[in-house]
Amino acid sequence: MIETKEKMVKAYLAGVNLNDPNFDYYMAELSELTKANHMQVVGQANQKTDKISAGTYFGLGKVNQIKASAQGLKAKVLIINDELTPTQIRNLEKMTKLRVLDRTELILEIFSNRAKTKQAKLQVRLAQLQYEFPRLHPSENNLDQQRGSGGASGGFANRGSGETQLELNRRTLGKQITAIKEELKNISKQETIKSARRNNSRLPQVALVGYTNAGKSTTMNELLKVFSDRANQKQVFEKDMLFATLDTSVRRINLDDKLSFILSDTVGFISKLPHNLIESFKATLQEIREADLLVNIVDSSDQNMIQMIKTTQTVLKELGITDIPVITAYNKADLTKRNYPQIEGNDILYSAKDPQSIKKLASLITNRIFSNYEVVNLKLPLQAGKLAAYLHENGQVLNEEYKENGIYLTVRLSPKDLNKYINYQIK
Ligand SMILES: Nc1nc2c(ncn2[C@@H]2O[C@H](COP(=O)(O)OP(=O)(O)OP(=O)(O)O)[C@@H](O)[C@H]2O)c(=O)[nH]1
Ligand SMILES: [Mg+2]
Repeated sequence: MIETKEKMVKAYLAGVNLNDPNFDYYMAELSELTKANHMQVVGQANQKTDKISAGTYFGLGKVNQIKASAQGLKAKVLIINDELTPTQIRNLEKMTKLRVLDRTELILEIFSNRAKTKQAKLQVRLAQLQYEFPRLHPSENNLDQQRGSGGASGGFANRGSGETQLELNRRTLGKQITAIKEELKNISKQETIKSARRNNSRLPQVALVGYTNAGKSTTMNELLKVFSDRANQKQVFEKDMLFATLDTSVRRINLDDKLSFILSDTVGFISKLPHNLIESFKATLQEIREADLLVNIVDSSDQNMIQMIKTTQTVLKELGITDIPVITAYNKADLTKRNYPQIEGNDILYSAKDPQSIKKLASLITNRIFSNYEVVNLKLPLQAGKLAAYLHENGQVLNEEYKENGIYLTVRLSPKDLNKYINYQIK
């Protein structure tokens, strides 16, 4: 889609800086988010203070200053760096005559525009409705009309007898929330079954995580190109934009030396991801929770790289993920002046677009996940076909010989499986 700047909605950005050393970074992110929402940033302002005004977020003088500046630049929307209270939004809209969008709403709008699958659409919708629920106001007939937002579009027009508009709106929204939760539960059940099947197969699970646009999906696709020959190893969607991926894709990677692992690619992170959104995307983020290893993909060519790494760490903590080992993979090295690929401890500097890099990354992952695996020799009874079949399904059989007195196998086993097969081990 070609968008001329003239046609794009003009947006003015503003935020209160409570002496936060990361403030400039958050404003830069806000600018990227605004562009991702197909709006043009025409100006920005900030107010350094120790306290946010409960009624108007900024002090009154600042509001007037922003109004004048934004009007001069023909801005139609005022985008605020934080999540605002309903009162703050209403007051700012009244005073500035601009549509006010807070950071949460902005992120929700982007997600809403990007969502393609049923699950992603429902998850975003749920987060939007939960954002709107406490923001319903008695004086408003219809939140959407009043705010002109791209958010929920529930038809609240029919006023019930004896029921205030607010009660009716709350009830309608509440019902929608319950219905979506129910639908998501059913989808999630199917996902759990799929995931249980994978767990059963005992292949190690590796999840790509990281800041949005760092190159997670590209890394997944390039790993598939090098290490997959099966027709069903479909490529995933990759694009130079924030939140290109909103779903989780899971693929099997088959390495040369008969080792395999399960790889997942999922939604990217950004600072201050709305809490409702994280809640709603629980099912999508399940693969990360179940992983044996996380690969934190970082855009090493971005000047805000350090903050981006911290952001990913913060979101992982919010998801309750603190004990899964992590490899940090510094991607896009081709855009820097550094030599690549290069491994240093648990880190790698690489470029997803370079096959040599991809092989190095795969070997780093392999070393980590198979480090506690052992290669052992087993002798199974001839009639124990099931036990042999299990080992084959897991793709860890390095050698197999059928002899008169049994099946002789050389296999690589996880500690769990080694325990299971210990009685068949021959030294
Ligand atoms: N130059 C260069 N560009 C890369 C590299 N890896 C990825 N990209 C580009 O970076 C952009 C984002 O890549 P994606 O793979 O979609 O990023 P992602 O992390 O999946 O992003 P989200 O799904 O939005 O969170 C795309 O335009 C890629 O072509 C690389 O090694 N070098
Ligand atoms: Mg992606």
